[in-house]
Amino acid sequence: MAVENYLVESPDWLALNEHHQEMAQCHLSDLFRQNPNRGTDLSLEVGDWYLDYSKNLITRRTLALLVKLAEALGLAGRIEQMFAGQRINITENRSVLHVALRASEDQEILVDGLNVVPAVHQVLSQMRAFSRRVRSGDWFGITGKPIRRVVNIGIGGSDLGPAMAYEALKSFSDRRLTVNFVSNIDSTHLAEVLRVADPEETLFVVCSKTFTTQETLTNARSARAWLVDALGSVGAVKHHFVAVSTNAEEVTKFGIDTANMFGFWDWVGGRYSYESAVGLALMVAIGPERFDELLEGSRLMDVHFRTAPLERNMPVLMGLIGLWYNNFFNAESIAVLPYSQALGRFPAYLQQLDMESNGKSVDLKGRAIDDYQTGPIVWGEPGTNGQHAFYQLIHQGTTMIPCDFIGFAQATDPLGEHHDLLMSNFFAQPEAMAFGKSEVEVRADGVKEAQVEHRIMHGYHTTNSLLARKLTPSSLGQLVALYEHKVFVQGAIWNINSFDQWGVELGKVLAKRIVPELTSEELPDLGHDSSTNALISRYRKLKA
Ligand code: G6Q
Repeated sequence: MAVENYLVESPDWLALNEHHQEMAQCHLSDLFRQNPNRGTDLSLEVGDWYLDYSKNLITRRTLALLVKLAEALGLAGRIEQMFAGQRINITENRSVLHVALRASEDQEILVDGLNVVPAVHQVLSQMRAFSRRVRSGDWFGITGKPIRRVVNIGIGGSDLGPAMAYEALKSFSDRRLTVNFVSNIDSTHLAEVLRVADPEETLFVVCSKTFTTQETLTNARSARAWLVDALGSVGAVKHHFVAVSTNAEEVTKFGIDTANMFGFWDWVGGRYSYESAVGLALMVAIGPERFDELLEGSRLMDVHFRTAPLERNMPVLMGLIGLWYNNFFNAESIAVLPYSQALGRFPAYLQQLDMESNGKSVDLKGRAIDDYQTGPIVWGEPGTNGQHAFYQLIHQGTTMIPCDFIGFAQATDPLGEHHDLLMSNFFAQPEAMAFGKSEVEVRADGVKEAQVEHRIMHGYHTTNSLLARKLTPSSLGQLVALYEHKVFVQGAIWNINSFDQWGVELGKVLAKRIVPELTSEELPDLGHDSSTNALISRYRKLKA
């Protein structure tokens, strides 16, 4: 049963507050000294992933208090509501069922009494058939040539997920095909792709849930104009364009045959959609079998999340530990540091997943949240690049930044000793962050007196380490689902709706109002504030 009293006044929250006073004085070295087995005691294995959460400022008591809070707030029930298809996205009155995208065919998930799983598998079959045709050279452009380049045009949830997963799984892709992702309305993004694309061999996947998004439709129209111009026929559009959307009417208006439209549903949020038809370009690249492995990986994590007890549940633990720093240590950001070049886009993907989901300041009862932090700022870059850039601030800055290190035992592209060198850093950095370098150690190095203070690392910086054998479709599916559910856990505790995005919607409306003020012949009356008015006037002068 969920408690009725407000979060920060609940006895469990107050108990955590009190416990924090004690833990804030504690050093990770002390915790490791007290328990020589801490490194393995505070670890958990799920599927391919081993999570070491021992380098966190937590004790068994911290975890017990956090789990008690989650229990009191009815977390298990909230998880069940999502899996059961209840309309937990209350502001849009929608179910939240990305888990249905990877449900096995025999599962039943009801939305308004209707099992959605058969429709999911029907679209997957359509995607598989299409992908096989493109991959085997059996899908032809209007001049009879097979497709060699696939360009996904989409933005936000219709871009970041498939683009991230394509980069991650490129080593499993058919290298005869080039896949590009174009998102930005800045014409350079599309122009750079068209510069090297052969229109006869190029296929565009216009990927937009609403099919009204300004950036995507502008890019798609420009791509269509380029194609028609190059191939000399409007008839070419149906051979070189397919759509991923929920809006058949707009797809038809654009000139795409709805037979070549891949659908999805309002219960799939954009940022949770890369395993729906939104992943079509990814499936073309890696093939249906590998895509199935991705889904299986996610399903494995879903089953774990739904069934494991809270204290042995990986997304729950990561969510609660994150909340511990966010709400009790006031850490404002988290760094996600994949020691994998292939996961280069993973931090950007997570930024949307986490920040768009939990960047909210009103609770589910419509009350303003002004006495606790919600979603953290998420950032990161692949290691070891970040080490030569921003890690300095993590080691010696004044801000607390909990970090997630993600690494693999086997290289994606084995080459000499590269991988052992890479991974030596993966192990060294969390160690240095946790235990630092004491004054005694600095002096023992014979450092000049004036430099001693500057060279001390206090340690105290907390990390999770996630280690798997290899980056594969399955381990990627598990990893993404892990973070999806972690975000869910935090949103549930903060009592917010992690599944709407009214701030994003606002951006879509605001820019539209300004377009005519930039394009009209005569300078119109600008009714903005004096800053915006001056900037627009200057822009008009400069572009003339
Ligand atoms: C995701 C957001 C947002 C959305 C894009 C693209 O959760 O809603 O990032 O995915 O704005 O929207 P369309 O797919 O409708 O073009």
